[in-house]
Amino acid sequence: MQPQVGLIMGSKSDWPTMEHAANMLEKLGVAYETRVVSAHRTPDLLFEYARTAAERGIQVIIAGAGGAAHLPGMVASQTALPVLGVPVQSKALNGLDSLLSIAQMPGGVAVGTLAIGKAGATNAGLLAGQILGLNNASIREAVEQFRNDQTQAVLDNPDPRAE
Ligand code: RP5
Repeated sequence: MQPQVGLIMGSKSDWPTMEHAANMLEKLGVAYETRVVSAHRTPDLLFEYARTAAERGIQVIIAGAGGAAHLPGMVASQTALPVLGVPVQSKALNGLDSLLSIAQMPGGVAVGTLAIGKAGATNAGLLAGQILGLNNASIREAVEQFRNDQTQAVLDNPDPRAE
């Protein structure tokens, strides 16, 4: 199936976080491709990936990175596709460095920044589904189903002490 989402990350070490975005995309039936693209270690690849993503049929890019996390912003500088940035929890500063690097874009180049770590990766997958759902009924229905199931699971288990 033609990938609709490009799921990229700065290092293999980001995968334990970014797999939560992949899991959500799979749950929503969104076709995606994934690969390591590093702003610092493979800058030429970053430019090529971002510049060719739209013509290859990608509609949303999710980019995760940690530390001096330039990947999402640099990708956004090379494409008009929506870029969702996931700050990976770094060892030294717990991801605050990643969050600020990704969120504090200068006006004029947009990156939609999610929360640090697993929650951010999960929500990046969900938000990508919501964006694609604007023009794709089956993805929109999958998003609605996910949200309804989540609500029902809370309502069905109101006792906070229960296992
Ligand atoms: C960033 O540096 C990556 O996104 C990763 O979060 C961080 C550390 O990378 P490794 O040294 O683990 O490859 O580019």
